Formats: sequence, C-alpha cells, structure tokens
Amino acid sequence: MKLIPRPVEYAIKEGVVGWSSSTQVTGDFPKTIEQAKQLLAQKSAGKASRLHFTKDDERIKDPEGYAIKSNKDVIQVLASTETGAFYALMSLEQLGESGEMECCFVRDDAPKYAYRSFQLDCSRHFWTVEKIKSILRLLAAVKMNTFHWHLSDDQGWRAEIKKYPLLTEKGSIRKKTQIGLVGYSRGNEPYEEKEYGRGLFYTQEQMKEVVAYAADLHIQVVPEIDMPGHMVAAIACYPELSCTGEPAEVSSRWGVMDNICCCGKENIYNFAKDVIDELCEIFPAPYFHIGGDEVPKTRWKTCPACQAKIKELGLKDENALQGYFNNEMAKYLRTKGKRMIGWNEVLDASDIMDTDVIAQWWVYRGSKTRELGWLEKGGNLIMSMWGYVYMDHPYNVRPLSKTYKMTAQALGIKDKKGVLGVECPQWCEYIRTEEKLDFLSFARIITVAEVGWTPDHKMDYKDFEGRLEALRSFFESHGWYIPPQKVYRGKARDLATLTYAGRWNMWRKNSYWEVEWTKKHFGEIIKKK
Ligand code: TNX
Repeated sequence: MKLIPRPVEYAIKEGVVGWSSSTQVTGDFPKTIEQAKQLLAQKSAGKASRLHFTKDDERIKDPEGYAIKSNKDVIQVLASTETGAFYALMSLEQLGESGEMECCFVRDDAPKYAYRSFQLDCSRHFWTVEKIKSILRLLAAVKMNTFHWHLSDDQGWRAEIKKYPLLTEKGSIRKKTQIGLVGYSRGNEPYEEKEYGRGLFYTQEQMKEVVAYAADLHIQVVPEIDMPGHMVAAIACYPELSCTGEPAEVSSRWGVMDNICCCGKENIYNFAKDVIDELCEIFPAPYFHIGGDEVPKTRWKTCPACQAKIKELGLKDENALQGYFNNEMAKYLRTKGKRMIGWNEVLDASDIMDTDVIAQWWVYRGSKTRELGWLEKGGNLIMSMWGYVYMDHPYNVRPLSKTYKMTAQALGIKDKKGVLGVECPQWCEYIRTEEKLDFLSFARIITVAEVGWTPDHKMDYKDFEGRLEALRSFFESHGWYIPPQKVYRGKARDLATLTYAGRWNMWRKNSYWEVEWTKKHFGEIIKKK
C-alpha cells in the first residue's frame, strides 16, 4: 500500500482506474473539485475515467473523514465537508502517482487526533514565505492541519506590529550569531561575526498571504508570541518591558535568558494585548500560542514590582505570578473567541490555571504526574515530547522509529480523551540553510503525520518504512527529499547508556557530519532536478 498516513482500513481490488488529465471531475464540493482539476491538469492524458465526490453526512461523521471506492471507470469519494473531500484527494494523489491507480477501497478513514501540527522557528533563522508555502503543501499531502508559527524569540522578532514599529526595525537584527556549542559552558562558543536579520520579518500582508494559502490546504495557522520569557528581542526595543528597564541587545547567543518581562508592572500586559489585537486580525484560527516556556524567575525574586504584585494578589510564589499572567492572557484571548496554548511550563502553576488553557507537553518537569493530573482535571494537552519528536537533533540521536513511538500510551496517558493531538517542532538555532531544514524536517513531518492520524492499533513502524520508501519518488517529485534509509534509521544506540556530556558530544559530532553529508549528497540530488 502506498499511502501515508496509513488509513484506518484499506483494500486493493482487482484492476486499474485512470488518474490523468483525461479524468473528469464531478459532484459536490466545488472547492475540492477545482483543486482536483488543477492537480490532474498537470498530468499527461491517459485512460478515460471519472472522479466523483458525494456529500454524505450520514455515513461520514468525522468532518475530516472520507471514504474512497473505485472500479476501472469511476473513483467514488464520500465526505461530509470540503476538508474530508480534500483529504480524499490527498490520498488519491499518493495512490495515483503514475497516471493510473489500482482500484481500491478506503473505508471511512478519519484522524485519531483533531490537532496535527508542525512548528517552525522563524526567529533564530528566517524562512521565506515561499519556503513556508512549500512546507505547508507537504503538511497537506500528509493530512496535517496546523502550522504553528514561532514568530518571536530572544534572537529576533519577525512579525510586523504597527503599534510597535521598533520590533521589526530593530528587534529583528542581532549583531552576530552563535554557530557552535563547543565552549558554551565556559562562555567561549564560536560566532559568526556578522549582522543577521535586517529586514528579515513578515509584513502583515505576508502573514495574511500565508494564512490564505494555508486555508486553501485546510491548514490553520497558530501564531506564537513567546512570553514572558524568550522576549529579549522585544525588551531590546522597549526596555520598560523588563524588571530593571536597563538597555538590552537582541541576543546573539542561544539558550535560556534571565532577562524576562516584568509581570509586576502593567507594561507587558498592555503590550501583549496590543500585539494580540493586531495578530488576531490576521490569524482567524481559534487558538493563540503565548509560549510560556523557560521562564527563569531569578529577576522576579528581587524585583520590587513583581514582589508587590505577588503580595497584592495573594499569590503563592513567582510561578503563581506567571500563572496569573497566563490567566490574564487566556481571559483576554477568550474575549476574541480564542483558546490559549502554552508550552507545558504553563502548568508550573497548574493549581490556579484555567482549565481551558491547552498545555503543549514538550518536557518532563520533574515527573509526569502534573501533566497526567491536568488531563484528569479535564484539561487538554498536545503531545510534543522533545525526546520523541524534536527535529533539530540528528537522526543518529533520534531515528524516525523513535518518533513513531510517541503514542499516548508511551507517555503514560490512560484516557486520551483530553489529548488534542500531536506536534513536531523545528527549532532553528543551528539550521542556517534550506538544505539542512529540508533534510531534518521532511521525513520527520511525514512520520508525525502518521502518529497523529493512524489509530494506535494500526501503527506498525516496519510497514510505515515500506510505505515511505514506496512513496519516496512521489515526495521527491514535489521537492520533499527524504534522507536514505540508512540515515533516517540512525545507529541502533541506547541513549540511556550515554552520559549527558556524551549525548551532547554525539549530537555535536553528528550535526557536523550531517551538514557535510547534506551538502554532498542531498545537494547533488537537488541540483540534478
Ligand atoms: C527548548 S522547546 C526550547 C527552544 C529551543 C529548543 C532547542 C521549547 C519550548 N523551548 O527555545 O529552541 O529547546 O531544541
């Protein structure tokens, strides 16, 4: 079977049916019919056939679900929404690569999770609108429905905000860029001594363009403004956002910064609401990501304004102050019909956190009890564990097979009712070229797509690999290159036997090795095309 993600149920039938520019497209769902026509027009003429879409709410209950049934003359699609019809088209595109396809039966296919997402860090390194669009097209091909856009961080602010023009005039630029990890703990890591980021940001028009392009592919775009930590780029423009108010520079170094926003003063609350106001005009998705990760409380502990706020509100401690900030943001977003998402540090104050806040679980904070307890309380989670899905690490550290194992069960979740879905985040500190971005992202996106769609009992890694290889030429025909099997399989290594330093060392070595490898082999394949 040549299909990723693996459908709930699939059978090959006897005979073949045409899939070419000679295929006639008819039925319900005008938008998908138009897309089908465009897709088929790119193929050469072939055996006559018909692709027919029928709206059937009785049979297809899931709004993203669909069914396909074909014989040698007609491909029949059932769906209840344009999205379901579009996903049928995406399945057919994979099945019908060569101008015809085997007759088949896909019985009532539907996703395991409603939220299937990819995150791209556009702060540390900037990616063009064209690049983002080509990744969105891959997300659609594998039925992912969310693009989480990481638009701000310590090292660069990338979203135009009209009320705060400095954010992109100044906050997008850093003086130099850290290019290696060696010596980091001693503070003598290597840098490229070159300004980065002037003019590298998205205008509001460009963000709207991405949203519209994504919407055509049934993908929602969830913007993230990371707060109150990871905000040095904004603080460099508006120092009054910090506890001390002293001048700061956009960071050139990676990591977790002590200089965070002051949640004792009103400045950050007002700033955040203004930014949310402008972005909500651009992003219609019912979610907004406020980041909330890696917020060291060092400065809050000695900040008179933060301490006074803690007292005034009767809060337990600094974590509770972040909890208060999060709740304020969640409340404001609710007035705009949006639910707030935050990295799972938002649960550091889980006792006071509003339960409609969604926690994106990327790291164990002590134990799992807190996150599991959040689910029991009726809260929602998105599964995004770094040890399974992070894409900035080499395949030798994290083979695709490891990513494939990120099931609710593996994380100790008994009742997955509160699990909204899955996301694979791509962090781009050390990703400076599109080649490396492609090399590290495409194969893992495809893997996570199946993790988010296919029922756990139908998941089988060996079978997945077989389909990935069978679809290699399909993906490559779109420019989505997949590393060779021996690379994405990684080396069979037990990471648990390595020391922490040993792991980092391997990460470093393999990163260098992969960059070289990418240039040599991947670069050549791309050039040939
Ligand atoms: C942790 S994951 C971060 C990011 C880094 C990433 C590097 C998360 C919420 N925060 O700021 O880029 O590790 O892997």
